[in-house]
Amino acid sequence: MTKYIRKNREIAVNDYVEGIVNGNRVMLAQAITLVESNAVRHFEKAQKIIEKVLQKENSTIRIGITGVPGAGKSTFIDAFGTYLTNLGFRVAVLAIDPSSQVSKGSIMGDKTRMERLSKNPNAFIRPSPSGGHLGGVSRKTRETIILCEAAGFDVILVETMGVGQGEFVVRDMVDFFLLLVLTGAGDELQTMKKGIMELPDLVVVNKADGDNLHKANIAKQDYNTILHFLHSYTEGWTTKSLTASALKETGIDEIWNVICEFEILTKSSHVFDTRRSEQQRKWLYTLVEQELYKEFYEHPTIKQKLPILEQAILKGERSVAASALDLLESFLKK
Ligand SMILES: Nc1nc2c(ncn2[C@@H]2O[C@H](COP(=O)(O)OP(=O)(O)OP(=O)(O)O)[C@@H](O)[C@H]2O)c(=O)[nH]1
Ligand SMILES: [Mg+2]
Repeated sequence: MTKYIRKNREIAVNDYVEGIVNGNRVMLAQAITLVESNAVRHFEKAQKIIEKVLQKENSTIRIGITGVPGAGKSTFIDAFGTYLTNLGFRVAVLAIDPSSQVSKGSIMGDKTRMERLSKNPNAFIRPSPSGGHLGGVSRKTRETIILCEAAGFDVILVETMGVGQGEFVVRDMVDFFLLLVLTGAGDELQTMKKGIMELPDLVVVNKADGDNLHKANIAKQDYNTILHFLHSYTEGWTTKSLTASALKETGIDEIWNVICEFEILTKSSHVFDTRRSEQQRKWLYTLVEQELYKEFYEHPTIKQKLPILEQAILKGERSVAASALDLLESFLKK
């Protein structure tokens, strides 16, 4: 019954804002649901909420975490997140699942691997928004970051699987990017996508425990050698490799130290703030382009004319440039 009443009572924008800034988790979760909704009405309301919380000052750090399936991302986030809450931080864990476009993504479906964190009052876990294209999913996650920061979460962890374009999308919304790898750097590099090794600010060889410890140390050295030849993604920063065990919880403090060092360095050189501004700017242009693209190709006249013009071009009856102009003029006349 309560549920029924609540469902039918629209919560006002100001109530959402007040709830979020006062750390009301239910309000935060419901505002994220608005952000994730595909309904126009919800979109408009979500934007009003976001614009109201934007001005709130915050000093947060956004950390992206990626790695192939089985690298230990969930186990690591559980250990790292718990470590951070013990230091007194409030931690939000979000995800971008590039596979959710095709199937119902599995990412963080396994909250079991983040058992401790999911019960931790100073942590907030939100699985990847599902469905839609990667652009839509990434907008939702970016907005969720804003809401979580307004709610007082100081460390934002964004997980993505080492498939699709997830890493590139997450790199563009975080301050620090961590790549989790396994031993056998050579083999792993073979299967890694081109360009991935250029993205991280830190490479962590996970599962450095038991019989695997020696191999992990060798892999760390191999990665350091490889990284030495690559251009670091962040200006003024040298990306290096460390070992850790998410399971045994070793190496976690070293990782956090590196992140703190990174924050101090990039803040004093203004690379930190410049990156955040650049990300905003790039996001604006991306959204405009995506919307224009969609509007154009979904326009009824374009839909009707495009295949006809295409044929005319192939038959040599029309020129490409004249056809493109023709289409644009029809679109702008709408
Ligand atoms: N020995 C050891 N095993 C680990 C460590 N970290 C993770 N594992 C194990 O490796 C397996 C995969 O770990 P997950 O944390 O689920 O890996 P993931 O990267 O989240 O995997 P996906 O969600 O499938 O992408 C599990 O059986 C973990 O218990 C570690 O540091 N040491
Ligand atoms: Mg996982």
